[in-house]
Amino acid sequence: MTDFNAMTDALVSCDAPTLTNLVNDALAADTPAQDILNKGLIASMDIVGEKMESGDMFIPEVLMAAQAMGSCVEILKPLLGEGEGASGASVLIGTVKGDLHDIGKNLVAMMMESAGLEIHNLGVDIAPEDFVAEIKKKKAQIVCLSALLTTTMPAMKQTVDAIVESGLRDQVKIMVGGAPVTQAFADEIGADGFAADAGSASKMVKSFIN
Ligand code: B1M
Repeated sequence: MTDFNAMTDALVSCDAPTLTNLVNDALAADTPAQDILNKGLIASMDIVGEKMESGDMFIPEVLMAAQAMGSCVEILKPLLGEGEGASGASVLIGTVKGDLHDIGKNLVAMMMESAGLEIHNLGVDIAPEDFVAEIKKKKAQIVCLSALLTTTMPAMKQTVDAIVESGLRDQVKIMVGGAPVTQAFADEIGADGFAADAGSASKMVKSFIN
């Protein structure tokens, strides 16, 4: 049986080689990739977050843990797809201005990509005007905004406002997500949807285009 606690120990100790081995062992033991992601990696990252908050882990360590998790997500990537169902609609995704968190946003992008969508992953710390420029350039139909900090949630509203001011609002659906974001916040800033995780984000995009 897969020992998810061992994954937590490896992630908290920033031990990427051990974490990678544990993920590969779990796959070899037929543990579903989705379980490894949710019960192993994401649950362990929550513990890292608690330790960060309590001062038991420092930023450089959290960064190393994030890199270790990122490499393991790459291993799981081919196995996590939703498979089918979406046309090649053009979707922009980025973390809003001031925010450098990208693991969750990349998971959302990955899930949508494997569902057949054309994903343009803009990266992190994306200014409202850059979202607007990219919507024009990529002829995007859907824009996904990610924020992990309460202090960067206002940048989501600024991005929605910039899209309205650019005259592009009627052409795109705007979705928001990230740990501190809620449906009420999405409604408040005039977004079209909120998704709590990568799976529901992917389903919501499909509902917008089908
Ligand atoms: Co940051 N950090 N961090 N951090 N960090 C949090 C978010 C925090 C909760 C930790 C804590 O104190 N407990 C806290 C925020 C507190 C708050 O605002 N309320 C925090 C803080 C304070 C900070 C700094 C300010 C610390 C400092 O410098 N003093 C700083 C800010 C830097 C900046 O952004 N300007 C900072 C820095 C960092 C690192 C760079 C070290 C690193 C990020 C590395 C990276 O991303 N490449 C980091 C990390 C790793 C975390 C925690 C530990 C983990 C985040 C993560 O990757 N989770 C985090 C604590 C936590 O979340 N438990 C924390 C795993 C990921 C799969 O989940 O991102 O939630 P998540 O994504 C989910 C959903 O939210 C959703 O789907 C994803 C998959 O299911 N989702 C979307 C996400 N985006 C979506 C977009 C959508 C839809 C769904 O579009 C439609």
